[in-house]
Amino acid sequence: MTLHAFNKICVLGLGYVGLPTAAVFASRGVDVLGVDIDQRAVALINDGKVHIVEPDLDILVKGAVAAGKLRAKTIPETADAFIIAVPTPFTDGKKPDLSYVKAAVESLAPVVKKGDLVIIESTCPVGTTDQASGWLAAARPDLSFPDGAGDAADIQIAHSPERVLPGRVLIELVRNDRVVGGVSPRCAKRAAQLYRIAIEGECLLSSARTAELVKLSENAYRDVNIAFANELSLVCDALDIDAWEAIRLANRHPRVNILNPGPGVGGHCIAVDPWFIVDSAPDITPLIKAARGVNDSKPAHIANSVRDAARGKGTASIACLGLAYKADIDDLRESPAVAVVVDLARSGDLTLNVVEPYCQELPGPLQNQPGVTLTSLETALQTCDIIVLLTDHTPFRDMVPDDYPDKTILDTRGLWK
Ligand code: SAJ
Repeated sequence: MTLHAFNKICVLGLGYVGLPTAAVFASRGVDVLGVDIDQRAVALINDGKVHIVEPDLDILVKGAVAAGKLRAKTIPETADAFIIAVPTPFTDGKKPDLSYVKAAVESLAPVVKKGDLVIIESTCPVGTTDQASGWLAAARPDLSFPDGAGDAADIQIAHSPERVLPGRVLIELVRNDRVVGGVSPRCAKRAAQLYRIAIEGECLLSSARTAELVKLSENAYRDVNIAFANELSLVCDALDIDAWEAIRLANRHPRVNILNPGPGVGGHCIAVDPWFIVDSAPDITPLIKAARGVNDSKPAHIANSVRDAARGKGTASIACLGLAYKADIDDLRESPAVAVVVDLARSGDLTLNVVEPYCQELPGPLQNQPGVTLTSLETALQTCDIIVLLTDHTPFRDMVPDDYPDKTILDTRGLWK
């Protein structure tokens, strides 16, 4: 079969991964339709604007929309290739919730045609991409799919997990190597052809199942390493040793590279993905599970330290600096900073002046909590007795702690060390 070129692609999910991906392909001259169920995001994008904070994304989207290469809609259209970048959250029982991926895959049933390529970029438990091939096959019995027909299938389906670091998305999207796993070998080759239009990194071909596990392993690896740093910081606290100094010195060993302890691990990836491995193999993953436990316990430990400091001062006015899960982004998902403030707010007896440059209002769990206010850095610093640094945003970096000799400072990120 002769395969058509990729003149038009459709990107489903216009979030932190999908929108940059759509904009990068559009900037390479491909006609891109972005699809999202969020009508507000769709309207903003069609207006050349963005609904998320990511360096340079606004300029890229504005240019792509003005050039007529990027449009957005709430439902997909026919295209030569489809990239799915919707969320894969977990349930309360820490099980993967594939409902968004399934809905996105099934929304393609009315529009896919012979020769099309479908790529899932969403992080998925092992086996999801093969399953997706089955979902589409059930909806389109007139076409053949690679889970049954292998390389001879009418439709090619692959998994190529996104690997981009929030804050550096546009750089990493283009430069990082990509793992491209096909439901059949031909699917992987075809997906790599698409990515080569936009990316400079190498495309590393494999099976869909391996690609799925590779992605989960990357994030579980980082989680386990951060957990080591966090556990060490608890030991240092107990032994009255400066954790950052100890880690800095240990890292002078040629084969040691301990990561940074902090208030915990947030974001929609590292705090979630390890559970997908645990869910697939619960009896043989004690290390991955324990690492999650260590990182999840850190916000409560920080909140207890703040309470101890408040008791020691006989006072209760606290500046909480940062809510985002890491520096210089607006993402509050699974944020340990939010968890610390929620924990502190629970007793109702503390005045919590929260500073988050990327928020116009307090997030849901902190709204209408007695004593909790979103305020400016200046106001928070003037009125507080205790400063708790939770997110190392750039504006906080310029602060000089020595300027506040009468205040207790809890620097959970080691920013001012
Ligand atoms: N953190 C620490 N100490 C460290 C490093 C990070 O406490 O030394 C914390 C951060 O403050 C944050 C959390 O861990 O709360 C995660 O931040 P991160 O910068 O490590 O990673 P993410 O979640 O922003 O992005 C990760 C990246 N994965 C890896 O580095 C293996 C990224 O490449 C993935 O594309 C992304 O997950 C994803 O979408 O899966």
